[in-house]
Amino acid sequence: MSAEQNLDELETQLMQQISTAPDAPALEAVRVASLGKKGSVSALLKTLGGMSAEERQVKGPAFNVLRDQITKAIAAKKSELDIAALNARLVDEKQDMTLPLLDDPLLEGRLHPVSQVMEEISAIFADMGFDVAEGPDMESEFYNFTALNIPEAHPARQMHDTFYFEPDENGERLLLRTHTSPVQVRTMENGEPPFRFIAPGRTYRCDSDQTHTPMFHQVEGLVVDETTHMGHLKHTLEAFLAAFFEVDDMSLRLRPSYFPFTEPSMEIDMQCRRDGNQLIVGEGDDWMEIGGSGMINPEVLRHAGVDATKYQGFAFGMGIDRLAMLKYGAPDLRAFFESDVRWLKHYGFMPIDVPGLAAGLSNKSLSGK
Ligand code: 2NL
Repeated sequence: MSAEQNLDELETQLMQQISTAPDAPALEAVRVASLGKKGSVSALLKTLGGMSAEERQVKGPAFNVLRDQITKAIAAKKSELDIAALNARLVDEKQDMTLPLLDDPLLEGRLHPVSQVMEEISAIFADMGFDVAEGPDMESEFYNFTALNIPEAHPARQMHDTFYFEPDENGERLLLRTHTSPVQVRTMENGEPPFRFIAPGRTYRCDSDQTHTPMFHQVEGLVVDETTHMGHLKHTLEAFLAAFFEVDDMSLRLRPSYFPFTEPSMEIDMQCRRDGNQLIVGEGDDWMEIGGSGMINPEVLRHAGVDATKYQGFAFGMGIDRLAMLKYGAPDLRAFFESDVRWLKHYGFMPIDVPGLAAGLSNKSLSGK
């Protein structure tokens, strides 16, 4: 085989390796193996030093032509690979901004009406200067009953109404709170009057039928100051219920009742009328019970560490589930806790519609409800 043939062969071989290099690293390997310090073309160039002047005159230009050809071919292939890689990325990373966001979990998921109503209640009371207090679902008999002036023999303490845990070695037993009042006792104990806060949350009673579920939601609230009186109570509840039901006027009737933790105690009745199946609140000559209230029994204030000779106040309690049913027209309480996604899709709320008094409480304009 002649020297020329060898040169042609090397050229063919390298050109082929260059043109078939699949990516930048493969091409770089070809470059190192040919033009690199120990590469085949470099080795060829090194042989020029050992040649006669005549031979070098012939081989020199031929070797240089080969080196330039290979260099150019590698550069050309490099830019071809770079463009291909960029195009592949452009295809791969392409985002179709015109696609509808149907599968966005934010749009698929719904806020439960109870959560929505809790947010609404908190927004309204926060606007009136109330704090929102929380406490444990598992309580002691002291905070759930004794501090609230509920005597040992009270029916609410009996096994069939209260979920009790097993007693400990001292005979003390925890329970699932039957109302959110213990949160209020704890909050007063840990602070200094004046107080103005609500306590929304889960409550538990061993009761289950068409209108009762073993777990339900309640909101209680209280105001304690030196001169707080029943006029404040009535106005606070009227302002709250008008804001909650999104009506201009709300008349309440406070009907005498009895709770161990308040004295005097009153049921709260809302003015309403019925229009076929629809309930309209704030007008008409019907009344609907919506909760209970009263002036806090001084005994309860004492249990909560509040000076009952200096401070007095009102408290109230309402069922959140029923508020949600009345406002959003869900007919069956038990469906609230069945976690049926079809029900939730119908009665639930868009999680991005956060209730606020400025944008509209239930965001009728945004979610179409
Ligand atoms: C109802 C009635 C009520 C209270 C709850 C309360 C709390 C403290 C002191 C005094 Cl710490 N009272 N809470 C007062 C009156 C009524 O709830 O029908 N709830 C659904």
